[in-house]
Amino acid sequence: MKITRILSVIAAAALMLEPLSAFAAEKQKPVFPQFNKNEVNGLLTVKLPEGTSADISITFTSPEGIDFPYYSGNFKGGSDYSFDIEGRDNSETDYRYYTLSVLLKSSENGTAAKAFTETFNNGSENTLTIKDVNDNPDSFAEYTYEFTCDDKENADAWEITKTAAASKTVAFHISGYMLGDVTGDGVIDSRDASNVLISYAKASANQPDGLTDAQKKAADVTANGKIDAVDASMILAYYAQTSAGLKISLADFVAQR
Ligand SMILES: [Ca+2]
Ligand SMILES: [Ca+2]
Repeated sequence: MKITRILSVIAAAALMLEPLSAFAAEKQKPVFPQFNKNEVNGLLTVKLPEGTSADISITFTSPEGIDFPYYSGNFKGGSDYSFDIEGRDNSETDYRYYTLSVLLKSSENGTAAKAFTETFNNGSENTLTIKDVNDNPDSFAEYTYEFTCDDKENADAWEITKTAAASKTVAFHISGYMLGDVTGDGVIDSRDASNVLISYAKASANQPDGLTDAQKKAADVTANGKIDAVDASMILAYYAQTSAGLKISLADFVAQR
């Protein structure tokens, strides 16, 4: 009698636990029209922090072509999202190198300066490898990317803070400004340089420089606590070089000078 009662309590507790599955990651629908669920042999989960949203895309490169859209969408923070991934054994004639791209947006501080991207299933270590399910029936693989967000001032938009066997933690630093972008329009160009010069001229004439705190941080590209002609010329030089095709962050550019 007693044991039956205990069993029924356990059964009731198990039933009560069931709704927890509602908190499981929300499974996403692929945008790739030839997606074949019978070939799914892996699951990628993305965890997004509260107070953010993210543009997430997964593309793949195969013998048929480069960067096929596989998944794509904008996702609200505070939830987990999962993506079914088809497996390949990556022979010369049949492979898929998937690339995950996550661009995090903080509701307070705007969009990260750069998306996190990582290619997986291409034989590299520390990423997800998904084998062909027909040749490897018991090889289902799962991998989780957990994103965090803070307003730390950092030269890089994100950094990997933790790597485990089947997961990675990536910290996005969104400080509310982009170094060099004084006008706040998302691009670094000659207008930013002239804004720096104007505020420098004002400050030199003992007038208020007219910059917000975020603009001041964006303007001081040399990070010496002063906003002057050196910052302006650095921005102009950077603008000239990147217009000519140079691919580098402004912080790295300044560090190399
Ligand atoms: Ca600008
Ligand atoms: Ca400076």
